[in-house]
Amino acid sequence: MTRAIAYIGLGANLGDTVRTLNEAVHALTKVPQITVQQVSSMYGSAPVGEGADGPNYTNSVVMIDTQLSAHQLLDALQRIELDHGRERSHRNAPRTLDLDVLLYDDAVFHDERLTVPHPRMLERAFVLLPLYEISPHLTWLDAKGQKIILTDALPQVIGQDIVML
Ligand code: A4P
Ligand code: MG
Repeated sequence: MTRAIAYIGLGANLGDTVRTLNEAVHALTKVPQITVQQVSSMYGSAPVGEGADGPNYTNSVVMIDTQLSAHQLLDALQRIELDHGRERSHRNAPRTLDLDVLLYDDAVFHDERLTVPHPRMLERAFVLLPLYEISPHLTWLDAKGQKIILTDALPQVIGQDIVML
């Protein structure tokens, strides 16, 4: 049976964010085709991006081993988001829970539902710092098929205001 290593980005900025992220990790452990391998600390930062507003975010990253395809994994993540009352209004809107597929093995693809690697991950300290915490030697391929070395990407986000919770 094929198994893939995937990295999931978790984010929340409404409600009890720490509790929500803990519950989301627990929900991931309950999916039969997912084994949670690593869970980062939680990090706090102000909302970033166009139209981003509301309270500060709590973010973390989880490494999983899964038998699900990337699209099946997205289905599973969206079910967990909905279980936590996620409503989709405008882009970057405040949310009770956001689960993103950051990386799925060395897959590079883009379709109407899914872009992997996550297109904005390289700009974001709240993604790269937790990734570094759980997989310091991580490398992956970007959309152009070029190798990204996490430790080389980190300096670009190091000035961002973020705290480990
Ligand atoms: N989609 C495409 N690729 C992916 C992927 N790799 N993982 C599609 C997950 N979903 C993916 O997502 C919209 C659609 O993206 C989905 O239906 C899926 O088919 P969404 O979660 O409904 O909307 P969104 O999250 O508002 O948009 P998007 O583009 O995912 O935004 P981001 O990039 O996730 O940014 N600031 C801080 N400090 N912390 C945060 O976590 N998050 C955002 C959202 C903005 N600012 C933030 C944070
Ligand atoms: Mg999202």
